[in-house]
Amino acid sequence: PAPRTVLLTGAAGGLGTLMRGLLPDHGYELRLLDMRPIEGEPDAIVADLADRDALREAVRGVDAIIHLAGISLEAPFEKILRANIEGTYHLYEAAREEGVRRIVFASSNHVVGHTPRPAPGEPPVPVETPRRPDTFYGLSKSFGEDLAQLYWDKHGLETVSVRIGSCFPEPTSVRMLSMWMSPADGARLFHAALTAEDVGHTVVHGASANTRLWLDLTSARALGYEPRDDSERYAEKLIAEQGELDPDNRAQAYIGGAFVTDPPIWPY
Ligand code: NAI
Ligand code: 15L
Repeated sequence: PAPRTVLLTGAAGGLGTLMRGLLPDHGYELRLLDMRPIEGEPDAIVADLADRDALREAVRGVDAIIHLAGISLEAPFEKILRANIEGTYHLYEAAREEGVRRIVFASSNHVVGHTPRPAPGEPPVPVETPRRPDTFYGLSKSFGEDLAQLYWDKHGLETVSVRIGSCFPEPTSVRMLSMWMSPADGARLFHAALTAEDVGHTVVHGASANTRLWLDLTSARALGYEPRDDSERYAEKLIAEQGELDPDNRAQAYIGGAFVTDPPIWPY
């Protein structure tokens, strides 16, 4: 049977807030979790990913989990270790103990952020490209993907790891024209990831059907995902404001944008 009750971790965050608005239209009943309380959501579970007892209770009885909670930018290694590496491990253990069948894991393009970006007209980067994290943050998402593979091979717990490009209401940089996933396409992709059969551990890129797309969507489409949006309508304005990407500028030469610089600098 298709999953109905879904635990959304990181529900207070940017993507979590967008998905709280959109996923119920795809038929889901959401249980919310975040370390921060959510205004207007008194039933949301306020818990840290370090709290194993709270996680076990939170995952009990759900059909699936969308795991968004964690640090979403570069940070000191110790913080990334605690929230993203240990936190994701605690969540997988809770899911295994409670018999949850599937997790959709918010991975990131920063797992492969040090991959040179395709020049205009070159094909997009395939999902099988070697991992080249651009940050401790990207490294933690690479760990999450390996954790997901382990829990599938050893425990039969399925995961779709979504290497999200940039999911915001609008793209805000020239790079994001090539990385953007509209919130509506994000909800479509999560829905496909929750309902496709026999996913084992599948890695997909998360992006819209952008004219300038850098991320190959073959494995995402194989789940049934059909993106409908294209960032191109924002191109003229963003390029007028920021200029075309400069291949000689290190912060603009890779998939991960300015995450490859130390420290990462805006705009991404
Ligand atoms: P965000 O930073 O707005 O939200 C993350 C949420 O996780 C926050 O509400 C925070 O309170 C919660 N959180 C952090 N540490 C926690 C802990 N130890 N225990 C419980 N909750 C904790 O980030 P955003 O943009 O909403 O991203 C959501 C997820 O998607 C993140 O895992 C991020 O790495 C991933 N992602 C997002 C992309 C995007 O374009 N928005 C791109 C690629 C990946
Ligand atoms: C990410 O992984 C971040 O969580 C998000 O805030 C954006 O910076 C995005 O990648 C991006 O690469 O644009």
